[in-house]
Amino acid sequence: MTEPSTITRADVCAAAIADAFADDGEIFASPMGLLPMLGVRLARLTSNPDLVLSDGEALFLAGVPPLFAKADKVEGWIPFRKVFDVVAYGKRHVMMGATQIDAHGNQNISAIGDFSQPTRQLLGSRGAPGNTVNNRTSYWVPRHSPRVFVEAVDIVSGVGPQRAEQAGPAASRFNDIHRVVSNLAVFDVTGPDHTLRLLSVHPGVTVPEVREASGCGFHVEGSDADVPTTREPSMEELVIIREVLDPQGLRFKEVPR
Ligand code: F8G
Repeated sequence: MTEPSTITRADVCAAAIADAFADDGEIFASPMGLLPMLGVRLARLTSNPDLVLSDGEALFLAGVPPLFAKADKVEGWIPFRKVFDVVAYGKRHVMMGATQIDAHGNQNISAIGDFSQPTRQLLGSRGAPGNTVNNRTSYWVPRHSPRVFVEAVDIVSGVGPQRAEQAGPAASRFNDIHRVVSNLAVFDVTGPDHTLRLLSVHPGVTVPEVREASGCGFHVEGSDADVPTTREPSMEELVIIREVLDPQGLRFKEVPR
């Protein structure tokens, strides 16, 4: 039995991620990571039935299987070389992770420290530069902390709007940093000079707590009291999350109860 009184932070994050894809229409959704995958599938089953999903490897999905279940219905073939065609064409919304993200919406998944001698080598920039100059891009941060939200990223993998503008029209024309969803709050980059703006704080979280957990500033429209609370998922969404998409509770590995 699904009880609304037991809505968890992971459920709220899944709905906030779904909302980031709600207005996309028929577009290829590329969620990187567990909560993004859950949120995107939730959007497809609720707010945006036209969303195009893949299994993350080479198949377009016709149905919406539970997380990590084998695709039962397939409607197309999307190997990596074709992903690059879609990236260049533009009808794609990717939600990536962020080892660091800064006040101007630049993201780093490449390495920590000085570029010539990093203290930690991570993934490399992967598809991030191409994604951010061609596609709508959002970010998911499962552990909001001052070492993730930084004043300036060590290495720019995903390009924020100000930097894209400085690089000229080829970089800025389609740059579209849409949402940053963390385990505490939701942001966009429509603050002054394209900086982070706090859109909502999750239920039970205060604006000062988000400030405390951030190593960079962010814009608040009006006063702290004016910042809305992220919506709670509806009963229909809770049933879909808990009984259809993630009955094993894998989401709690990323956002503990
Ligand atoms: C830190 C920090 C921090 C971590 N500050 N230190 C330390 C300081 C930590 C650990 C150590 C390791 C289109 C497309 C593509 C494709 C297509 C083209 C993409 C073909 C696909 C393939 C390709 C990119 C998609 C993502 C990334 C999702 C995550 C990860 C992670 C880190 C990156 C955030 N702030 N943080 N440390 N990819 N993954 O103390 O120290 O560093 O830390 O779009 O690819 O090429 O193109 O995970 O690191 O979106 O988000 O989770 O590596 O596990 O273990 O946390 O312990 O060693 O001392 P991680 P972690 P120590 S698009």
